[in-house]
Parts: sequence; structure tokens; C-alpha cells
Amino acid sequence: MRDRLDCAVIFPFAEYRMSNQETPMTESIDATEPTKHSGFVGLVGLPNAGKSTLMNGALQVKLSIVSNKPQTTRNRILGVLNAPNLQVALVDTPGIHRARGRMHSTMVQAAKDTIGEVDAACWVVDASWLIKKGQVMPAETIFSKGLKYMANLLEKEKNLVVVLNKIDLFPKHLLLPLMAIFQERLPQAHLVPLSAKNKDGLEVLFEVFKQVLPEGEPLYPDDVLTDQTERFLAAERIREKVFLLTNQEVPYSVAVEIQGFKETPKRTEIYARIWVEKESQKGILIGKKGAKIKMIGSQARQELQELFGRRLHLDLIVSVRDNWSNDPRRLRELGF
Ligand SMILES: Nc1nc2c(ncn2[C@@H]2O[C@H](COP(=O)(O)OP(=O)(O)OP(=O)(O)O)[C@@H](O)[C@H]2O)c(=O)[nH]1
Ligand SMILES: [Mg+2]
Repeated sequence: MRDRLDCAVIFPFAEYRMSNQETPMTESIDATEPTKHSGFVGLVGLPNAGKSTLMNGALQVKLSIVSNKPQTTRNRILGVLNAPNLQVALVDTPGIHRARGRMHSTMVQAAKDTIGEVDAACWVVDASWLIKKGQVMPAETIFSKGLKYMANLLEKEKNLVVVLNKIDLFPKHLLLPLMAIFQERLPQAHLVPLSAKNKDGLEVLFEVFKQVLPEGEPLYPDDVLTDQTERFLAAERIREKVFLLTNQEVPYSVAVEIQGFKETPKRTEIYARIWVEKESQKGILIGKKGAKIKMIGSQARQELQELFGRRLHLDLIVSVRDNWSNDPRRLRELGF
């Protein structure tokens, strides 16, 4: 696992493709070989739809953080999926929403930019939201507000997959009428109902990826998992625990900065600073007698030990930086 994580693959995709995908014109094609497909697929959609859960389920590794709160993912995260005759460079993106503040605008822009840069867009929809009182909502209600915006954004996409996610939450007989509504709005789309959480329907999704992606050899060696560093993954796992263990505005006011990452013969030592925007948030994050921050630290440490496959020491400090999420310089320093 460890060596798989240490790679760094640089965006933008187009440049990567040009330097890696040139096949000599003279190469002969063996007709008996099954056709291979590869390319970039952007996982896009509204917050909380299950994009990161889908990415993790497809990769069978927890790479992106997940929570029941919207706007969990803040960056584009590449995860390389290898299946028989298929390699998909999946790009998890922040949920597209009406952004307030500089950090959220940057997140939404990154998600929207992804659509234009990938070979195929995979729109992940929380289908359970479209069922009310045991019935599928009318099309005009479905395609109002956020889903209307997404459908408009994607209607010209030739290579479009629409994942109707969270099918474990409603009766199966509602799927056909729901699919008919999406097919009418986006006739070119391949529709795939699935449950990312239960990994139910992923095989069908992989077959659809073969249909929408170009023929070609894998873009990455098969031991490459992501473009993210261990430092980033560590910061994210800490942030996930903050999302899961705090409420209201606290998760949205938090950034995690790794200030030290040391390998010793016995263990990895990680020194992280959790930034908040107000003293009151610092108090909440630390909790009574430090109980909350201890819980965040111990849960993050356990998971990171598993992910990195070695013993880990995790040191967390909470500091206040007023309005960091609107400060362009701070945002750049924090990787936005
Ligand atoms: N029941 C059910 N829950 C799901 C499914 N997929 C995702 N979830 C839950 O939905 C919530 C949001 O999942 P995420 O994967 O974080 O959603 P996201 O689209 O990445 O959200 P953002 O990063 O905020 O844009 C979490 O609580 C998941 O456990 C599913 O198939 N079924
Ligand atoms: Mg996410």
C-alpha cells in the first residue's frame, strides 16, 4: 500500500495524456486481444450525493473522505481504477453548490472545470431525494434548483453517465419511472442505478465506462493509486473526523495543515495544526478537558495506521486564524 501512495501525478489531464498516450502509428493491432479502454472520468454532482463513497467503493480503498454533511470534499482527488481491460482515472470533485466565500467558490470552480477536462462525466445523483411519499417526484420538481443547474451544465456532454445512487433507500419498482425522467432530460446519457455504499451495481458501471472511454492502453502503471501525497491523505483523515464529530459551522471553519511528517525506524510521526476561525470554535474542537480533540486524534490515528500500514504518532494542535477561508494567500498555502 505504502509505495502505491507515494506517487505524484500532475494535473492537468490533457498534458498527461499527450506525453503518455502517443502510440506509434506503425504498431500492429492483434484482433484476438480484447479491446482495452482507458481515460479520465470526473465524478460530479451536488454535495452529499455519494461521489466520494462511489470512488472509494470502485477502488476498494478509502481514499476520499466521506461524511453525512454536505461539502465534505474540497479538492479534486484522482484515484486509479484497474479492472479487466479497463483503467479509469476517476476524479472525485467537490459538490457543486451555490458557493458563499472564497474557499467554496474555488471548490465549485474546480468541480466545474473538471467536466471540460475529462473524457467522460459521471453525474452522481442522490436518487433517494427524488422519492416522496413512496412515489417518484414529477420531472419539473426533480429538475428544479440544484438538479436543474446540473442538467443544464451537462446537457451538451457527449460522454455522460448518470449514476442514480442510494437505491438501497427506496423500493426497486420506482427505478424505471425515475430512469425514464432522466433519459428524457438527457437522452445521450447512460443511466446506472446503484448503491455506492453497498457496492451494488459497480460491475454495470464499469461496463458503461468501457462504452464511454476511448480505446487505449492504461494511462498509469497498475500500481499507481492516486496523485495525492501521504501528507494530504493524513490531513484529510483528520478533517473527516472533525466533520463527523462536530456540528453546525465548525466543520466548515476547519482546515488541517500538516506541519511535520517524519519517518523514524519505529513509526511515522505526524504533526498537524487544525485551523479554526474563532476562539469559540477552538473551544468546541478541544472539548471538555480535551475530550473532543482526543477522540478526533485517536480515530484519525487508527485509520491512518491502517492506511499506511505502520505505527503512527499523531500530534494535533488547534489554532485560530480569523477568516482564513476568505484569505487568498492562506488558501493557496492550504492547497486550494
Ligand atoms: N444509504 C446510502 N447512503 C450513501 C450511499 N452513498 C453514499 N451514501 C452516504 O451519503 C453521505 C454522503 O456521501 P459522500 O460520499 O461524502 O458524498 P459526496 O457526494 O462525496 O459529498 P461532498 O463531498 O460533500 O460533495 C454519506 O453519509 C454516505 O455514507 C448509498 O449508496 N446508500
Ligand atoms: Mg465527497
